[in-house]
Amino acid sequence: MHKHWLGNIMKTAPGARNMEENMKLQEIVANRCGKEISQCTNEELYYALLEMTKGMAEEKVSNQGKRKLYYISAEFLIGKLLSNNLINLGIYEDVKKLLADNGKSLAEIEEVEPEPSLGNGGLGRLAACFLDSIASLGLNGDGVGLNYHYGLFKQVFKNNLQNETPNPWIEKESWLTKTDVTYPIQFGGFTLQSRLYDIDVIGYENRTTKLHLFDVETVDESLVGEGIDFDKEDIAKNLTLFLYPDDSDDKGRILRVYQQYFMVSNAARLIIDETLARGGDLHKLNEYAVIQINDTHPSMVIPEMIRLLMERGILMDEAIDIVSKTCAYTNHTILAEALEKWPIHFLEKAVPQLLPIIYELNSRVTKKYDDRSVAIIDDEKRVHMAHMDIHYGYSVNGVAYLHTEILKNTELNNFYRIYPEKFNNKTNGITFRRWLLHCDPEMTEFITSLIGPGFKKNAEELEKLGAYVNDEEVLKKLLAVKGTRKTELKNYLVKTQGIELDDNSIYDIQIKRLHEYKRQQMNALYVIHKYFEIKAGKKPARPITVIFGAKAAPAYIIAKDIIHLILCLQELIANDPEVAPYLKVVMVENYNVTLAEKLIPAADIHEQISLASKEASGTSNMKFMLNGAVAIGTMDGANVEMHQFVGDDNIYIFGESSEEVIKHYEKADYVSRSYYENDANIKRAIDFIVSDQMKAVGCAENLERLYNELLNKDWFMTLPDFEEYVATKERIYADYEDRMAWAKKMLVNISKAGFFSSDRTIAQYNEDIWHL
Ligand code: CBF
Repeated sequence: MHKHWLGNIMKTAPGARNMEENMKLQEIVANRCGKEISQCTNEELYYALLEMTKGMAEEKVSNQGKRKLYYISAEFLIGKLLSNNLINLGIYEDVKKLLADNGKSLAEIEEVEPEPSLGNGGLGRLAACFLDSIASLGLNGDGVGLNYHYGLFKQVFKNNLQNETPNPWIEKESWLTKTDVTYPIQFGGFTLQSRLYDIDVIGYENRTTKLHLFDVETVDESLVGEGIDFDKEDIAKNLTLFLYPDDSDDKGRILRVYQQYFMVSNAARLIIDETLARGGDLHKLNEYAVIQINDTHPSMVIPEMIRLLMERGILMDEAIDIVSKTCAYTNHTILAEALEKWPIHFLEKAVPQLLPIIYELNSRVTKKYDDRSVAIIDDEKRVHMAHMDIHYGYSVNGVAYLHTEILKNTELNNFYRIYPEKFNNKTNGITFRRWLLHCDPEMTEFITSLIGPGFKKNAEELEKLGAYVNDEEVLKKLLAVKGTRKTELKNYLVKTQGIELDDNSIYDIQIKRLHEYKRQQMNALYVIHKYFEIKAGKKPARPITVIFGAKAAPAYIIAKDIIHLILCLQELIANDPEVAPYLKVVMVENYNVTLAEKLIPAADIHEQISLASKEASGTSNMKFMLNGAVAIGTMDGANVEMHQFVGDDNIYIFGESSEEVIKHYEKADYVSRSYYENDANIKRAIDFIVSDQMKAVGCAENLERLYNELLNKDWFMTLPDFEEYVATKERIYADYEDRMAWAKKMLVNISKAGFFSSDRTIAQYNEDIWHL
């Protein structure tokens, strides 16, 4: 029935912009609920808007060009879709007004929407930004991934510890559309029938693309017991339950192999079917398709596509050649732990049909290159997925200038010497639709009033803001908008998490996955340092609120201990009347895209303090910059490019350089204990972790483990940068007090953010790699 209404919408006003069109919402509401908008609950209105928006997306066209991109990724951290879709359809303001006229708030309606739990961190959010840009640039490309029912996990704090619970998000009516595409996917000893679900990705005033999510109909959510425990061996029932199932044992690791193969076998079949449906010739697959392998999770698409082409009568040599011209690989990290190496016996069990092909690919490499470091299968019988990607793909890209240089000159140097022409850099980007237009409409409107709306499509136009760098009225307004966002965050956190903020304090925010290389522990040590300083009478000019948001992988013990440390500090400081008025620590629970959308526009300062060389790019740095926050950071990832754009005065850089850090690792000359013994501030902060006060609010075992880790190991070198970090923090807080000078820094950051639009990144991928 509702198809009829949607049909009407498009017939009456194909321009998708005018009021008449979204007045149809009233008709949908009447049809669904039998009442007026003003009488509906937020829930009823959400589902009516979902229906309307989905219908409008279906009516839009996608690019039907000859060559199509398939962006395969284990994660797509898409966030809530309603508002973004309304913005991209060009009807956000009209819908908002219509609702307001009927006494309804779009913001409140949005809260009904569950956040899809399809990603973990930067890599997944990047994939989501990329889909937005692919659609917005009108390119021919889709995303392909898995439809995880419980996603990553929902973080719950109890006794100052992280607990994990399932994060169900799929509802009866959702953005997912069930399709009739299904494939028999064969594993060692059994076959599972897949089912494809699609989510329409609506471009900004342009075309749509699709996010294809494969699922298995036998999946059984009741398999999950206490926390996130489940039978890891019942593949038919558990395959698409969780993203990144716990890999601390072999069963969990093999489950990841099953998931990855399921994802890529489905993707490869879809690619073949769509190519043939477009009249394409599989011998020339590379003219019809390009496969972007997002990190190593989809790497098995290479042997799988070769296998499927051979099943269709193409000989091995030719199949390898075709696939090598079709696949391109993006590397997102230099951390060895994240570069997947699967033991052969895992593959033998899960996907035995791939082994003859992987052996053949490896044997061609070892015959050609007398260098074990570039082999696909190593001496311990492990398959190096990245090595397969590099040998049998035509492009290898890093995600920021420094990262790509490190890949070429250090981490992947042996490959770079073989294939210099394959290596290229594509500095990451973010979609300005979500990370400015949606998350701060007031700022968007203010910027538009100054420089016009052109920046929404051409982000480089933000540069025009530079003309206002000495305009006091503009600077004051910038501060005022920021102030409003800070108050909104305060209201939101008190309502949703019971957290009280002081909106006159400095909001200093670090939000990202919890990992030792990102050094949340250094920020926590600073908090301890500041606590002692305040106790000693050195009160800050203005209260400081240090805000964290982070999930730790369930099996990553030290990361969970760091969360414990932060939560203990939060409690201890809040209960100390001498310190609480000046310093507050807050760790938001279950940090996700929805929270990021509230935290980022409210930030004064953002922490990008990874150990130099270890953060491939970072993307929260770009989001904060666009929202007028000022960074304190190391020369790592995309911070390097940000620094180049804004100059020394508008970013606070500290710490050892990546060259210095790489040398320490080469020489293995770092001894954390010597910093502890020779620096009274460091000693005081580290000792406090295991003090009686901390043990009174925390768990001695966890605190002692973290203490010992920092003292005896500190693999990501927190201590050498600590004193400079403290000094830089003091400088940034002092500079904050000159409000006009600070507003200037905010303005410069916004005006220089244009480069970091994912529209630019995608245009470069297309120009250099995809050629769509
Ligand atoms: O490239 C996107 C992001 O990917 C990571 O999150 C990853 O999972 N490897 C990196 O850690 C980030 O630096 C990077 O921005």
